[in-house]
Amino acid sequence: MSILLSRRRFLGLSAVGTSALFLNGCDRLTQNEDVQRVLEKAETLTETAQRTLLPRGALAREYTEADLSPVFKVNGTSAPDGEEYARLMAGNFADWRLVVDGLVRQPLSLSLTDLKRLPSRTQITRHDCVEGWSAIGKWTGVPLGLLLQSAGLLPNARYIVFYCADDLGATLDGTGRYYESLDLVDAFHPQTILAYGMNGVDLPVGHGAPLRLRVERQLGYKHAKYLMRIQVTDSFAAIAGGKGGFWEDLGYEWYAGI
Ligand SMILES: Nc1nc2c(c(=O)[nH]1)N[C@H]1C(S)=C(S)[C@@H](COP(=O)(O)O)O[C@H]1N2
Ligand SMILES: [Mo]
Repeated sequence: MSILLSRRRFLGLSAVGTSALFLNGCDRLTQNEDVQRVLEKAETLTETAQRTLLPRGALAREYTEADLSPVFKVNGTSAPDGEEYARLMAGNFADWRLVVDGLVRQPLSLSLTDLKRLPSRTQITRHDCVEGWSAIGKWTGVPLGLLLQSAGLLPNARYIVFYCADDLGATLDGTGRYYESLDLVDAFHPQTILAYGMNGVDLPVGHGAPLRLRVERQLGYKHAKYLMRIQVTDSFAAIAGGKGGFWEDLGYEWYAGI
């Protein structure tokens, strides 16, 4: 809690400066040739080897069913506005597709049924929001790394950008669309999943139906809900406000590690 509170104060005081600093640090990390080589070979490494080579590959703590929070707060958007989302929801998301495109060999367009047929991971983790609350939930979904491997990353791929269905109103670029981004270290982390299930049922609308990101080593705002499209890119400088996410464009740090 004290870490969260001090992080929050930290963010409030000098957010823009620190996000630039973190981004530069991360840029250096992913440009490093050794790190690149490790990332390219990630599929052949065991989890243990990955953890030894990349401290950021360490697993977030996992909990038991007994630890599940009786109430898990819905935060930010609780249901996207707009006819498109309303139509998809009315059809139980049968017409929804997740598009995976950008710097990939094989762009994908996947239905919920397609995603549910792929190997899944279930994890009970603690969600920490920058506003100072936490909750433990159980998440089931497809490891993001698996999807990226089947799409096939091109050599210049460096970031994964997540586009959401919801619009939070005016932002710096005027679009208001929620979006987020990760580097490849977090994208291939074993606990980074695209979750379609929560606490044993289909992901509720409040929590991001039909699909949301779980990136367990980072704060809540990185966990993009209402996913529509995943784009592989070499830079997010030209996207929206250029800082890699809805809250990042408003001054939050891009790397929100916990
Ligand atoms: N698309 C979208 N994703 C989002 C948000 C949002 O408003 N829209 N809010 C973020 C924040 S700040 C948090 S804490 C979590 C909240 O997830 P929950 O509603 O499942 O608690 O979602 C994150 N992802
Ligand atoms: Mo949050």
